[in-house]
Amino acid sequence: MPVDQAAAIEVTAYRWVPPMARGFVKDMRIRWALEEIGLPYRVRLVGGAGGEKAPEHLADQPFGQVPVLRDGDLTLFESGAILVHLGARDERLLPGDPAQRDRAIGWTFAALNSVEPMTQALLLARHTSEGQPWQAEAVAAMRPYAEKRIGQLAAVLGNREWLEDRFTIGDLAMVDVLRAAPEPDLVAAHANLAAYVARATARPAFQAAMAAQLADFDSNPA
Ligand SMILES: N[C@@H](CCC(=O)N[C@@H](CS)C(=O)NCC(=O)O)C(=O)O
Repeated sequence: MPVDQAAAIEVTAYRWVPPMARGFVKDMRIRWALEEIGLPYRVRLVGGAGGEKAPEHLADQPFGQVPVLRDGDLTLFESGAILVHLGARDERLLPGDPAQRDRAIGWTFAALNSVEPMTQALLLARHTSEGQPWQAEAVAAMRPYAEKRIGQLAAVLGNREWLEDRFTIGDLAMVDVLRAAPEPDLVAAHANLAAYVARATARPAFQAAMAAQLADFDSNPA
């Protein structure tokens, strides 16, 4: 397992999040990519998702979010940028062929910029209206946007194994977005997408990344 506190690469993760968020915090994307290529990393735990952000964390990540990657002299935030950076190091994440590489980067952007905004908006609608009489209305207003994007994705995936000819960071990012979709039936409505998510999350690298994130929460209960 690549977690090694003496490793040169550092991933920033939260010390604590509510149980429902465990396994879904976005350092998962980076842990997963590093597991795919067997690159050891150390973990720097920072304060939880809510509340005050430490100045050192804000200096690395202006929005006070995770993940952040440290790799030599480079400090990099935004999970998509980090995936592209790691992809440039190893063809198992990003093909060397320029056209294939660009297509995979395109899918990474599609995951984070076309699909995730819709699923996040739905999540936000649910959270911000928690306990309010208008919750059902708020969720119902946002759901069609997520439904539409996910349906379009199901159509383009068809019966292919991956978005392109082989697994890339584009699949990694897309699956991480889909598995976090707030209403599971959005994905389950499309058998091919459900199978795609199951296929990707069955990869040993995903399983190892999940175990590592959960282990960090287990060993830092508060
Ligand atoms: N666009 C950022 C989003 C990162 C993000 O949303 N991180 C969440 C954890 S999953 C976070 O730190 N949230 C706390 C906050 O926004 O204050 C990325 O992809 O790296």
